[in-house]
Amino acid sequence: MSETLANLLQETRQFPPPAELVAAANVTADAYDEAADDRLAYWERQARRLHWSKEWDQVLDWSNPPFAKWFVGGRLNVAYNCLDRHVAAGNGDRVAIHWEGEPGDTRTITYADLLAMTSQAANALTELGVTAGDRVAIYLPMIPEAAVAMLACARIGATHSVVFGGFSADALTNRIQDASAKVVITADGGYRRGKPSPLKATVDEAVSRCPSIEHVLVVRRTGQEVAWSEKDVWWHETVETASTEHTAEAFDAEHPLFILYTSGTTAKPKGILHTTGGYLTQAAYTHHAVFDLKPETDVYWCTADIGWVTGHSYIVYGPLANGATQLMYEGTPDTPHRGRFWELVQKHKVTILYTAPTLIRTMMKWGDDIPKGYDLSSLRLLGSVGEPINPEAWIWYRENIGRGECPVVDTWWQTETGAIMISPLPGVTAAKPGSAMRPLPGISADVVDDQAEPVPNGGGGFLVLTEPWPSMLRTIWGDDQRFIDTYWSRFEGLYFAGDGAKKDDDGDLWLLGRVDDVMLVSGHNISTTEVESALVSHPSVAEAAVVGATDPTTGQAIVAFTIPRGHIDTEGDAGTALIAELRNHVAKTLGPIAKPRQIMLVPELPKTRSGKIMRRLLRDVAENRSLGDVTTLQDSSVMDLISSGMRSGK
Ligand code: 6R9
Repeated sequence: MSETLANLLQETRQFPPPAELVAAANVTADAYDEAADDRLAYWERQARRLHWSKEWDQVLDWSNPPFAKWFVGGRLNVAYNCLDRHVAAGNGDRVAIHWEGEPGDTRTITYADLLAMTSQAANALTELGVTAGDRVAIYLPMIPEAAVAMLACARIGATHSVVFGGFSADALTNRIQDASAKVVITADGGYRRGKPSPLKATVDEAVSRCPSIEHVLVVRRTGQEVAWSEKDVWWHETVETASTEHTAEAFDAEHPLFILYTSGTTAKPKGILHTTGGYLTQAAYTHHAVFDLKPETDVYWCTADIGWVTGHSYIVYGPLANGATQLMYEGTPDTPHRGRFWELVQKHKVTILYTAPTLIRTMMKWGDDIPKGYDLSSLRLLGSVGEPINPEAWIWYRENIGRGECPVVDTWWQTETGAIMISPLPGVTAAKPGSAMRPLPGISADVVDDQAEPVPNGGGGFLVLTEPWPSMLRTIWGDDQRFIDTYWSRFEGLYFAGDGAKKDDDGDLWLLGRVDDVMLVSGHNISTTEVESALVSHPSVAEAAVVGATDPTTGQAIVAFTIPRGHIDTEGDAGTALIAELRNHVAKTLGPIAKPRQIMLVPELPKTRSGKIMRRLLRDVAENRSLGDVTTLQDSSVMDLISSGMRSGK
């Protein structure tokens, strides 16, 4: 990594925060100093933003690293913090969720409603024999019941394991078995691109292989036909008939709140375990600090799916703990038309939007005219998460969605970190397009070389976290050794994030993608992110994914899969000329060593449900291999599209 081309960082634009935001910001520059003076005291103050039925005796117990305990001895209930206390404070009538179904049906749910629904679900789960410490799998579409199911589990101390509604029966089976879940909560189906897709049938297949499952609780969403067995119970017959009264009991700060599986690149999915007090503290604090949330006036929208960690921390726990009013949308951005997101922003006067670079690049591809057709003047802050955001996409987002005025916060974090770790503060930071900037107050990160030595400004290496943080994963479910091996063994005493990063001359951080994706070309380490950003900076390119393919002369060679912008002609000679131009453009932007050996013009890229490009599959294509595991692909027809629609040039 240290050999990464020194001239790659050329982005020098910088955008200071707007004056009105600075004047009223939730968090100011002093926070960095306060946290640096006494990190644990800083987190203790953030924990007091929550309601504890018993305060902690010790902020952090790090006597047995890497197994952390935060807020030792403290007791609290997560659902109480997300619901009851807002209702008790007189905010029961505030809208918690403006929900928009894909077919156009809508629901408006206040905090009082959400508390009643959650209490009913808590009573129903208890009735089904679920008790504190049991695991409950949740396999639902983006409907309010997904949030209710999670909160109900939290309320009774059951540990939830949410599995993406798009995952296969195999993926669901593995996750249920790994956690020995007792109940699975699902729906008959969900809407996707205008069609009802079955969920219950997938659950039936999984449950037939999962003896631990005692009951299947089924929400009726689409009304489609479902098979029925004696384990099955309808949500509307059990939950909606249960009492709306339920007294929340406090649990230990280290009580397991949820397991969420990350697939990693190859092996068996890892069940990332998060606990109660530290997780909620950091989810709530970061949502308050990074999004500058004003609960009385803001309308917040995070476009993630609830099955992704972003949905856990920034749809359910962070926003609800802060009493936010939010929009929740069931469907895809192009159903029934490509302006759907902007139509929703206009309708609900969304003020804060949190989405992923993949979506921003898709919108770039669809063209500037689409957002221009809507009134987006309510927006005041934009966020990005999931992948490095290329400078051009960042600028496009700010200009076309944020009127050239809204700050953009590029937030780096992981399922494992539980909450945002590195991000600008919108009222403090003069952000640079493409940089996540600095660790938040109370967070310690660095970039180190092979020998675990911090690199100087201007250098590149491995991103590490140097101090424990409240929402850190506590272990991999059932596999402490794998937890140690995966995250704590590469560098003594440091958390290894698996991402490459650079420090610029000011010490600001630029994330370069997973270290597994770094290419080694003629002895030079080149990051896929930087070549992708160079491609996206060309006006004809909407999206690019770059991989290293085995090459007899250079070891690895750069192969780029590129989606042209909507209006670009790629037929015949025009396509050949574009490919030649793009190769030269990369060489000119980054240096000749980074010139792709091959560029393919493609209509789509393979992505996971959370929008991450599956470079592994593109490597298979680049090296003419048959495709590896495609079960986590968002849309399995994409690989056929790529192979059939490919225009290739060397
Ligand atoms: C929240 C989430 C984690 C990986 C992470 C990194 C990439 C996420 C990023 C980013 C650059 C950002 N990532 N945010 N890379 N800039 N702002 O995405 O969790 O699904 O576990 O993925 O995503 O590579 O290591 P998760």
